[in-house]
Amino acid sequence: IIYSEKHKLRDSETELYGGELVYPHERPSRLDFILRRIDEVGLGSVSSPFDFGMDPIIKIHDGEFVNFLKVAWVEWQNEGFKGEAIASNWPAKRMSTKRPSFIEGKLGYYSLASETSISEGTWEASYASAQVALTAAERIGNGERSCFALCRPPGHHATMDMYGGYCFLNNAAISAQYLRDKGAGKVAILDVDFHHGNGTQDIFYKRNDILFVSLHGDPMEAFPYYLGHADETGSEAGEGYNVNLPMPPKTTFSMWRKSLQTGLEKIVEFRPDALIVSLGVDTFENDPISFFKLKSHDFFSIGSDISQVRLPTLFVMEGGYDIAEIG
Ligand code: SP5
Ligand code: ZN
Repeated sequence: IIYSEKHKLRDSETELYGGELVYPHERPSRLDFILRRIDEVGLGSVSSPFDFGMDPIIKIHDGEFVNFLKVAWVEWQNEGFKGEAIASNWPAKRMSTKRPSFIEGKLGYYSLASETSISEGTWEASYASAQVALTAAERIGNGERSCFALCRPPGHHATMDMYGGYCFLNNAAISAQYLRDKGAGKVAILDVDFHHGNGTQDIFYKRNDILFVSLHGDPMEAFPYYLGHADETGSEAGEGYNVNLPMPPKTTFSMWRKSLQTGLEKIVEFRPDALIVSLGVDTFENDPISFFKLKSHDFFSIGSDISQVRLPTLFVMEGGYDIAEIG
């Protein structure tokens, strides 16, 4: 288990939710509850991350986007705005793709949703979160059978050049590329978060060395709304290497487990050297922002099913917002 205290630096005050500014669902206490449970059950030892620097981040993310993340909060504050940095306008249909120079324009240019505010420490925590994932990936590359990257903020909605959905840097994608560069020929990513991993899909959409499989709420009815349909199967060399398994509201574990089986079969067929699980637990029945009906004990079955593929497995923490039950 890899964990950094620096996740606490991401503690924004606002999330635009149902027309109100609420204290964010994606909050520091999420990891406190997970750590407490790890300790209670003796899951394993908890280590601090190494610093792999910017290079593995820049292999996935646009350099200008990363520079924006570094300076966005300061630029926003320098304008004298009173609240946190929230995007309120976008390059929408048929508009220019030129990047504005003013911070308000840049927020829309580099974001895919407005619920995610940028606040003091957001960059520092995002950087540390990526380092947690990289440290866990390094363990897998060195022969460990499984490792849990206790990442926060999460990553799977972040694209090469957009933040949103509580995500800034795509931790799973960064670690997949790192494993490739360390010698893994093929890597599979299984995304079990309630939400479609639009960022991870987009990053690897044209590639056949990284298989992306996602189980999620049907984007017709759930965030991120504009990606995650079953007919998105990859393009160019990546055709056939993207698998989306959207499911409707009230999906129970018996239904969800069939999709997991389908996804795992695709992964076995792909014959990867390693598996990365984007581990969101917002599929839980009492999750406040999601609509699946998985029960607490079902998550043992998920682990058991995943273990059947017998691959070195890196678990990367993503979503899950029933804080009291997240452990
Ligand atoms: C990593 C992750 O899980 N990100 C999720 C981001 C979700 N952001 C938008 C949430 C909108 C929720 N609308 C819920 C209506 C519900 N009852
Ligand atoms: Zn989610």
